[in-house]
Amino acid sequence: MEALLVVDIQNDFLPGGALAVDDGDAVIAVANALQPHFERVIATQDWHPADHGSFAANHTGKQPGELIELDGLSQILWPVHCVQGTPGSRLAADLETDGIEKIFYKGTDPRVDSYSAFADNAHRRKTGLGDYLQEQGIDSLYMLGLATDYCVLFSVLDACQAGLRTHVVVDGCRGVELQPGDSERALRQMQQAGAQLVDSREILGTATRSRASA
Ligand code: VGL
Ligand code: ZN
Repeated sequence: MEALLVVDIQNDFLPGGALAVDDGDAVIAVANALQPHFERVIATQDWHPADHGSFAANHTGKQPGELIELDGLSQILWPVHCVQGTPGSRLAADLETDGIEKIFYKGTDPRVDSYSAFADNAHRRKTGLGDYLQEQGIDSLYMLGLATDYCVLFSVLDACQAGLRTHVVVDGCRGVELQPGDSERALRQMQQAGAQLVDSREILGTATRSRASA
């Protein structure tokens, strides 16, 4: 079975948000258009406690963008974002959510960040997504959302690692781009790991044709 995984389309990653991704709101229409074409739609939310170790504000004298070591792992410091239950942590208001079957929350452990939808950055604790996909017989995953160069990238790499047929809907993703070119490099890395890069129009077009011929 095929599923669509909608990654972190949350207010704090949209223009005006705490960790705004340029043009981030452009992914909402793509996510909404694709949902009816999938048997299963699931989503993730970045879901941090206020004392999360990835927040620069929780480290005296540190600024967003600086690198620290957090519990043995290299960690980029971010502005305070997606704090559990705050308006910034909510899914975008314009995102269709009625069809979302299940939401997986990540980044809940204050001592380790979690870019991947499958597990934390140390791969110590799983989110439950991998087991869910297996239980449901989902072997093909289409991913889109925010941000290309962090949560989409690491989720896609883990999906490839798990042996799933993994697709990235490129026009449904936007990147943080701390360094110009990060999103392009991330896409190349995903492709090298075995992910297929697709455009939403291919999915919409194919689905229309198969329905017409049915
Ligand atoms: C993300 C940075 C920090 C993301 C989450 O969703 O890509 N990026 N937390
Ligand atoms: Zn985060």
